[in-house]
Amino acid sequence: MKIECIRLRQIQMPLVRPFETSFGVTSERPIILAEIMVDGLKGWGECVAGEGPFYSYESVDCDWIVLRKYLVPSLLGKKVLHPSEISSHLSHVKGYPMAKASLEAAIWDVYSQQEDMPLWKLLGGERSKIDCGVSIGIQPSIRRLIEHVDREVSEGYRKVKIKVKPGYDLEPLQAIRHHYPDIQLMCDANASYTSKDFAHLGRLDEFKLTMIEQPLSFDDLLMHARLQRKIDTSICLDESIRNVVDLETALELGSCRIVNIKTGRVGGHSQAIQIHDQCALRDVPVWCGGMLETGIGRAHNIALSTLPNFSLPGDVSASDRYFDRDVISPPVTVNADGQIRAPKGSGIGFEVDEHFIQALTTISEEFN
Ligand code: OSB
Ligand code: MG
Repeated sequence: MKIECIRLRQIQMPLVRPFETSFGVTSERPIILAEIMVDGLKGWGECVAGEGPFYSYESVDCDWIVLRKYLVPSLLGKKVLHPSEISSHLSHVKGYPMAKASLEAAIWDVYSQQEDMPLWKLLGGERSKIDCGVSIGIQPSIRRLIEHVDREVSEGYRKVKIKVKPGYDLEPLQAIRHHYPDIQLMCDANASYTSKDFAHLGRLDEFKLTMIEQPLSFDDLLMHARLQRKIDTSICLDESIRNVVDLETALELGSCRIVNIKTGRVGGHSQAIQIHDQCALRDVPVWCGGMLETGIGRAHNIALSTLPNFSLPGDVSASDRYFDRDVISPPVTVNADGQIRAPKGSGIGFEVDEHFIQALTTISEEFN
């Protein structure tokens, strides 16, 4: 495959409702999309960086600069036999995994079209349906939260995750458990607690959560290990696991029992697969996280979620939970059993709606 031409663009996608986490509220998603042209085929990738550097240091503005100035020029004109070679062409740039992953994903899409295979099969996927869960943002009232949970449970979703933060944790979890004693329930703190909160976090044990996600700072595996020894609830790490080395350290220290894998956070599908495989070897279950992706990122997440050790329902859900109209067709839908069917077609397996993307585009630049 000779990488002939790359187009970067930014689109602006309004969300159907604001999404609030411990680090802020998102109402609209500016998103970078990467299109890569190879041998007359085109592949698509999505950069999951947020508008500001609040989930991690990456943001749309910074990633745009890093992509156009350093990453895209390093790939143009390169010949590659397999997408797993992409990361070595980009490794001289330190960090910026989300920017790198957007390019690598586009190459995986092209490669699977060339091979005339669904992407999920080429990644090593073994199941044709994935189990889905939802991530529910911080709500203005408990009543509103329960309305959301009612809707998601009645639609069949198999796991409910709520965002929590100091001051918004016991009450919402208690309310959900009161209404739904048996659902798979978990919470995600996005690094908003500190070592002073250990006793408080221990109080979450009574809610029998499947896990608590990223309670403490991204760069504090040691404190997560100390917390895990003090509480019954399993810790799942998201922000802290940026690569295989972080994973090895976390497992050696005992910082978590479950791992959230996001292709963007770890720099591409190839790294995501390595983390998946390492976890499988050690009997550590994984699940696929989400970053409010459009259909392009969502399609890549579906493909990754078909790998065998994705044994817990992920944050991969229907397009209409976030967007009135998605950039792919058909949009992603979830069946009554809370599952998404992996597509049959080659590549990401969904049609990209280029006209709609064009209408949403705020900046576009072609490199060749
Ligand atoms: O921590 O998992 C997270 C959204 C934006 C940033 C970080 C996270 C999230 C979510 C949403 O939880 C998951 C989804 O896309 O449905
Ligand atoms: Mg998370």
